[in-house]
Amino acid sequence: MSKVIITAALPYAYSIPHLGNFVGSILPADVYYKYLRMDEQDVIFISGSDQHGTPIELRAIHENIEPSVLADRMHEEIKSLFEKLECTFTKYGKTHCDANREIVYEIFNALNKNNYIKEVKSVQAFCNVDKRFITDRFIEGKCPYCGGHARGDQCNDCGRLLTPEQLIDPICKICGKSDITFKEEKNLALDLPKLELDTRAFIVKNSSNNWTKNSINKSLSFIDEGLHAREITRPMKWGFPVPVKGYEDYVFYVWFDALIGYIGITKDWNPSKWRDYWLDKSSMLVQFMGKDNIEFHALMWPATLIGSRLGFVLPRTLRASEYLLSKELKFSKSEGIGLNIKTALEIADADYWRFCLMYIYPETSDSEFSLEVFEEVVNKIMNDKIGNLINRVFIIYKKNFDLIDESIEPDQELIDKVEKLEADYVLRFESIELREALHAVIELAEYGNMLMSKYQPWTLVKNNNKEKSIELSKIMNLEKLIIYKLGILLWPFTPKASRNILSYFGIDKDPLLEMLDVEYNKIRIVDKEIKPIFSKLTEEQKKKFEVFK
Ligand code: B3M
Ligand code: ZN
Repeated sequence: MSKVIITAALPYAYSIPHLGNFVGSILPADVYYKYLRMDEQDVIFISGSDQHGTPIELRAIHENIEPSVLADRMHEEIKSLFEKLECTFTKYGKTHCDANREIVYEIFNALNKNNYIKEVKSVQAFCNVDKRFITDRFIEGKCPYCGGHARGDQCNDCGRLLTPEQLIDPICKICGKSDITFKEEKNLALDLPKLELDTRAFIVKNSSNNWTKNSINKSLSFIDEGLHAREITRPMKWGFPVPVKGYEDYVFYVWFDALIGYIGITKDWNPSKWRDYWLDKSSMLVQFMGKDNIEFHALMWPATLIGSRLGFVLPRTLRASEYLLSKELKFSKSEGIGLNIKTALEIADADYWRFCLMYIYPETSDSEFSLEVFEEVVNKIMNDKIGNLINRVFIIYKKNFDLIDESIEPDQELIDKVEKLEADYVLRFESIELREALHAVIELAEYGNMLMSKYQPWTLVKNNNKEKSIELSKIMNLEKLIIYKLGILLWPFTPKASRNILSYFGIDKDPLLEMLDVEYNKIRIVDKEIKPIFSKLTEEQKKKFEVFK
């Protein structure tokens, strides 16, 4: 069986990720990872903090501490939030670590030896107020392509990568002034034009492996526009120093060591095993990210790996999400304000966020989050459709235990329908359509509800006659099978609820797909106090959203 490496784009360590960041990469990656674990595949899940870059350096200056101290403090906080959200990484590491530093140098030296690194001169923005070069994200202006709002490295609207001097009407974000002079600066760059053919071949070959449409379209259009050399160094202090004479005052550009960070973090996880994954040609690398990260993952990253000729696996699948938007609520990146993963957890538990966000996961188009959506999903789907069904089944079972004969087989055609929905779930996961996989689970619950209304088992318990008790046993044995399966299928989405449901069946380990193949009469409900699996949003919870409006 091929090994699988799942990665989620590394969140910047300068602020707490908001809900859009979470649903854009970490959450779907975690859901997919949990599924592959259920399928007993040899899979690792790698993510971590992207710790370098200008914002951290500037904030550290502001707070008068070392950037590494700030970056590590943020890393610990963000990591623990993801853990509270029930994300189970193989390693949630950080880019500023020795293992990553070693790989970055190894790859850089190889690229250099293979003649893919060249010196470029470019004009960089220098702020006369702050007396420093202001790079990338700290300069803003209008995009020369679409006229949208752009930063120095990328347009927020069309997603194109930019250089600061391309911006129209640039402004320094540190001081807010436009006293900017463009001065010539040298930098080292990755010679992408030399790698263009290989990169194109890579895209053509791999993009049939379940890439999202946006990743195929964007990467092909970027490559059709022609590649140009991309700078991989920056004249600043925070980062990995560039080991080249004349570049003593430079560090690597944050994206260069962030992408390599996927490998570095794996090495940090396990100093020997990482090779089994990254250097085995048959490993399947599946990468989750937001759509604004496509160009880096589809061009710069494979080009870096190809050019190094060190034999690292190339991405097999790119899954880029669209945006989660909210007209009503603020998703702010700045610390403390806005609906981010920290404030979200103060309102509701992990399962509610995981379920709701996957329900509206912007997998194929942008989607909208609002309190109304959250309430609807929590109350009507989680609580009413799923939670209540499970509860009713347990209660009827418990109350009428003597009347139900567990050896009586439900109608085969009804079982067939359950198995069809289950197969649908598996197929959706195989093609990495995660939102659809969740919908298959919901359909199974809907089916269970439909059968409850149709057969009304509570009416069958009244007169203790034989025929009725056969009917009762048939339907209840089927319902028992359905909720047992729901307990398994929900695991990637709502791990807490899944553990809870399975505990009523005496199961206390992570579920496996093979547990779905069970005879209806082998499943036993244990004697345990019946409590609701999910609950509706309270007024108090709803009030907590007010501050984000
Ligand atoms: N930190 C950008 C982002 O969080 C960047 C991703 C790096 S992935 C190697 O959107
Ligand atoms: Zn300035």
